[in-house]
Amino acid sequence: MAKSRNGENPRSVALVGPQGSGKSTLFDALMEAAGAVVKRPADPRNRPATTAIRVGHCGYLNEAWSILDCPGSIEFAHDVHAALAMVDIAVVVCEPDPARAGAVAPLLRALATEQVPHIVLINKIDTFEGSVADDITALQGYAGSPMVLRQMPN
Ligand SMILES: Nc1nc2c(ncn2[C@@H]2O[C@H](COP(=O)(O)OP(=O)(O)O)[C@@H](O)[C@H]2O)c(=O)[nH]1
Ligand SMILES: [Mg+2]
Repeated sequence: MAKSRNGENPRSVALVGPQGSGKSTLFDALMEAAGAVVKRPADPRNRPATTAIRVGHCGYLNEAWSILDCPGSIEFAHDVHAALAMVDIAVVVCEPDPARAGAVAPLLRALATEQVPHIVLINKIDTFEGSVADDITALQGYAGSPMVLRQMPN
């Protein structure tokens, strides 16, 4: 494996979660923020579903990172679980809707069982009209450990 600038292997993060939750859009935004030239789809609202893991490499805070944009469809669950076995951390991207928290339940269970460090990103916050606390309560029902809320301004 390639060495990062500080002589260690790159850190790696997998973006996982249900199809349509915004993983690929987030991947593109992260790569752009890191200075990569990203080919965005002509109509970002009609982005084709991801069918294979996309890998991007970038630097952040003087460390090398590999970012894996994973498919959300259950058909590709095997590939996603293989990716989770090798990453340093997973970001579970989910819809901002307590009623849909159950969609990430299998992932949260697997991450707890496999002891993969993870954070949950409540995405599409611009569309959210409910209470983040209610969303956290719903997600907590499926999480393997206590959740702590962090709100990041953008
Ligand atoms: N309103 C809103 N829509 C978003 C956001 N992020 C992604 N989307 C839309 O959600 C849809 C699915 O996004 P995509 O990145 O393909 O999801 P993926 O299947 O998880 O990779 C697309 O129509 C995106 O334009 C967001 O932060 N806010
Ligand atoms: Mg995708």
